[in-house]
Amino acid sequence: MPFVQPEYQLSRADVDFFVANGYLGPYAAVTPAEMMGIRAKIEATVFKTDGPNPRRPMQSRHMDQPVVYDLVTHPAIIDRIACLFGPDIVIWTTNFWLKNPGGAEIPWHQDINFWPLEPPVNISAWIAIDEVTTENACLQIIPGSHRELLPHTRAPAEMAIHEMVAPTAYDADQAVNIELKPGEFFLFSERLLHRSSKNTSDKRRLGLSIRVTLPVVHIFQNTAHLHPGHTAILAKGKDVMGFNRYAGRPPST
Ligand SMILES: O=C(O)CCC(=O)C(=O)O
Repeated sequence: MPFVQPEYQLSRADVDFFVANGYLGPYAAVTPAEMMGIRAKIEATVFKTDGPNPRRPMQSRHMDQPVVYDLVTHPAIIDRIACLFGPDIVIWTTNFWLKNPGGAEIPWHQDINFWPLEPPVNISAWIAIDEVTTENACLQIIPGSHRELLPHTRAPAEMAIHEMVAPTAYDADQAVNIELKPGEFFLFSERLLHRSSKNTSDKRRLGLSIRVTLPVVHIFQNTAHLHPGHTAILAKGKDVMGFNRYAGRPPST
């Protein structure tokens, strides 16, 4: 593929694995040492300021923090997604996932149940800012579960999101734990069943999800999910459709 850097090129077997299983990876975007520096900047900026969405301070910080913009547009991530989605790549939102010790369970769900996209097409990259292990509540996924859309019901109040897939709808014995070193990420479909348990360790777990779609997809603003002033990133290629609103790298403060 002439539009990706050779070192990030996925093989046909990788593409087939993603299609069959709904996820792929892990891969490294940056080294653990590089992530130490990035993490320090995130802690000094994202954690200390309000973001663009007053209701969701951890959402879409690519809009106001250059350190986040640079990380989410890294070619190690975007070029691999381009091997699955083609040359025109849109990052429609980003979200930090902070799970402090004692942080609540996120129950089994399929992301597309919650999202303002039409048509519903997305690949997520989930990148580890801290080291992410089974102990501090890494993501768990069920390979192949993206092939069926499952109904969601109300989740118990103590959980971190309000809807979940009923336990009778999947086989939790098939779950795979995705442990990641700082700077590693994995890719998954908008329909892949995933969860994370309560963080019963004494270690914080911070990750960042990068949500990627195509120019043909409408990103609805002004919903429960996105703030009206929201802007996406045209991370690669071009958009000849003109449905969505983009912004570039935010200025350094
Ligand atoms: O980080 C977590 O625990 C959950 C993340 C998640 O559900 C997602 O990125 O879609």
